[in-house]
Amino acid sequence: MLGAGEIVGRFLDAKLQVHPDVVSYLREKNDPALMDRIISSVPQGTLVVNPAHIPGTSPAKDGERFLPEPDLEIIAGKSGTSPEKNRFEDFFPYFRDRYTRLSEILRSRLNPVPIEALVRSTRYRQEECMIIGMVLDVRTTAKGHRLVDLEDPTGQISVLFNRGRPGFADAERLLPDEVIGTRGKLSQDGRLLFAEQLVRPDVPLTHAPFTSNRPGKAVLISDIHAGSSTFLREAWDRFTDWLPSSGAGYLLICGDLVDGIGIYPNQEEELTIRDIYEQYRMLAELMAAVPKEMAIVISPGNHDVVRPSEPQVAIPEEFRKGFTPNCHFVENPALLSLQGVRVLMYHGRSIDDMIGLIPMASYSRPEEMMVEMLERRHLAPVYGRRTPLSPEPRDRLLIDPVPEILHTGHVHTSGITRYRGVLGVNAGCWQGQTRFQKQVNITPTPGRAVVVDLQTLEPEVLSFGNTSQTA
Ligand code: D5M
Ligand code: FE
Ligand code: ZN
Repeated sequence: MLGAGEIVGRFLDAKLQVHPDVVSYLREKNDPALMDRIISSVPQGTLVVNPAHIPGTSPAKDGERFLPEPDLEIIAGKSGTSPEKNRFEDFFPYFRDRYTRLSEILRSRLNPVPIEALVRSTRYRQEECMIIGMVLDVRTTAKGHRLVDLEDPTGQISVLFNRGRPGFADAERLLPDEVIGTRGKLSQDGRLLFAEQLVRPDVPLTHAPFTSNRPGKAVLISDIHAGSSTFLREAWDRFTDWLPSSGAGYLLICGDLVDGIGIYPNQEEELTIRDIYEQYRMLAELMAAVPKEMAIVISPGNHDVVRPSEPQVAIPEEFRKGFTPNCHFVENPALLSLQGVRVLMYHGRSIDDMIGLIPMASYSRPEEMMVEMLERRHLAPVYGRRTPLSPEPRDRLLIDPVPEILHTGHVHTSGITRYRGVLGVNAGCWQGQTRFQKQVNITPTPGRAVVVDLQTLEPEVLSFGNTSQTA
């Protein structure tokens, strides 16, 4: 049951006060997604949210049928949310929003001094203090310490994480552009902070995931790559033959729907369909084999026809011909509610960047990178490498609210994790090993789907590939 304090806190986070009647209503409904929907729909400039702001509730559903009617709501990432174009100068407000919102989360545990005051004033010299900043640069010194340049809206400072001191292990995983808090002692000249602790925004320890109060299951998959010569037709057919018996009301597809055209050099040699419209037509056929009672949520990835920068817009109308009405096209990322259980879908291009920068990370353990995302409360912390970002005034890649389930794809290997109550799922793919993956030694785990019970949040991995293909 949602607590009054939790409700009031959530509205305060959104800079809103809330009328007691709305609090009672939300407690009674016990539906966190409804709360998020109210917050996102109140008109700009609203100070107090009152009962008039509650959107019309959906008609009561009866859960007695074999396949309960899907109760799907797209909280964020509806088709048409993101503007098509952004300008380079928009990066300033974009990173400002990222800093402001993540530092707000960190402020519950830290009492930071503005960096400018720290550097200018003499009163903090050799004193213990806290700061919150965005990582401008991070490197390892000759002696093996970690040296970080941190920036806040007032200035910047260098922070040293000494090998063997607290916080060093966390500092080894520092990524450019992430927002962190740190506590330490300021040097005599005020130009260097000797860190003793690194604090990430993270999932609150008290996070209690919501569970559905009626039966329901969701099937999570990604990386179909329709049109590729390595698409595994037989595994897919076995999967869709099984679906009607699964009892699942939802199928979520987390990007790389088709293989695309011109995504990598000489790709045409590995395509069976070389027309992008035809690739989506094939996808529509694959979807037609899914029971009509299931709600299908379709989110794009880096092989799809939309712009590569994230948030990626939904698959445009002109490619949606032939899809049945149970197909819902959303952006990447997108936040859904399935019977109140919130699922954050993100294709996962940033996993490439993180694996490249985090020591010991591996393509065979994508679930560890999902934990890295949750700790940073951000889906794609690093800007300027493999993950292109679209600068919008609000950073849509922030993880806020904390979902019940984080669903990713992209790396073609399956991995499941549970971190502070959040279930992380990377299901795998429906494509065999490509020439490229062979070169870089990536062994995919094709033909797997993950079924999540919405009442317990327990996952189950099902394999539809050949045993020889599923390692
Ligand atoms: O990505 C499938 C997998 O292949 C994923 O683990 C990333 C990896 N990949 C894809 N392209 C590259 C490049 N250019 N360098 C290194 N690794 C890569 P997919 O998005 O399906 O192509
Ligand atoms: Fe893929
Ligand atoms: Zn991908």
